[in-house]
Amino acid sequence: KDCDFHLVAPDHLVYKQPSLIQGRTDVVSVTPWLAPVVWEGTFNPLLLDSIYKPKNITIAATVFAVGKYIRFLKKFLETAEQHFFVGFKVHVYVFTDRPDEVPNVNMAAGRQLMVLSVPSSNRWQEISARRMELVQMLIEEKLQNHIDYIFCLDVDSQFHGRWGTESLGGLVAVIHPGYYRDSRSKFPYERRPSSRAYVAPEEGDFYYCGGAFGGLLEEVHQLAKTCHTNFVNDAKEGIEAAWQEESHLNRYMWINKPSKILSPEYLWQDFKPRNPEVHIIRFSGVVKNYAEIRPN
Ligand code: UD2
Repeated sequence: KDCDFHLVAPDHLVYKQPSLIQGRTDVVSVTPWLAPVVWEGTFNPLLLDSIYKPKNITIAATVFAVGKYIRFLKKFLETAEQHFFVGFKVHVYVFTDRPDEVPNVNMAAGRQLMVLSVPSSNRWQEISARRMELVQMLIEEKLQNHIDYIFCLDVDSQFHGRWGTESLGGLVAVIHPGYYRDSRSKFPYERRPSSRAYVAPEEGDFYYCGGAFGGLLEEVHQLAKTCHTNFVNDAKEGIEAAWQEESHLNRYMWINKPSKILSPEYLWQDFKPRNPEVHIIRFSGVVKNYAEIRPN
């Protein structure tokens, strides 16, 4: 389904006049390749929702809850109901090895939960990395023809504020909250040239999160397929990138520039104090005890 359509606003909608000389000046809201960077105060949610509403779009979200990570699912789902594309059709796909433990969460009309079984794994790196393959297969086998946009999200996180139509775009990346003030040579990209995720010290734009990305179905399919293939081919040569699929995603986004970038408001980390330019935290990773929840 083609959804890279013109944006048409409804007639007679009353909203604040846009300005060319006033607005946020403490942050950069456009990249050098002219992709918007979404920060609170740079968009009008009412206007955006009213543009997308008549298009009758459906948004998919994927989330993995394997092993003990199932404990994070309830809060993730409950807060998604409160903040994630409220008023829009949303299909949440949960991948888990514990389908019986998926919590019952009330969902509004037009919103549904689908549970897909996956095998357990003894290595957390494998669980994290297999996500690209499973997202690729999900798109190929189940989503084509009825889903417009997809977001792939970490389960050990919660929504605290609006995440809606302002985040829609062809290829959407989220800036990692930990590195955006650093120089690119310090980003934790994969630095071994023998890996297909390699990024040289003078390369790279931003450090993006593996825990949230999305966009049009076709764009995310291409990303998942490429990252998965590169991951598998690296593995055949005995290489695992520093941050698994996050490293491959960063390499992909360096070559294929995202058309929209979400500021760190869209994936903060609960243990981090909020920086002054972050006016709202919309989604953030909960503090977790790695030793206790990972399989090894
Ligand atoms: C970072 C990334 C994560 C991934 C990882 C590198 C962010 C916020 N997080 O987080 O997306 O790129 O580095 O591999 O950018 N999972 C399970 N069961 C497990 C282990 C993982 O279901 O036993 C799933 C779950 O959905 C979890 C995700 O994999 O949210 C990522 O794993 P993580 O949260 O342990 O990775 P982390 O915190 O190092």
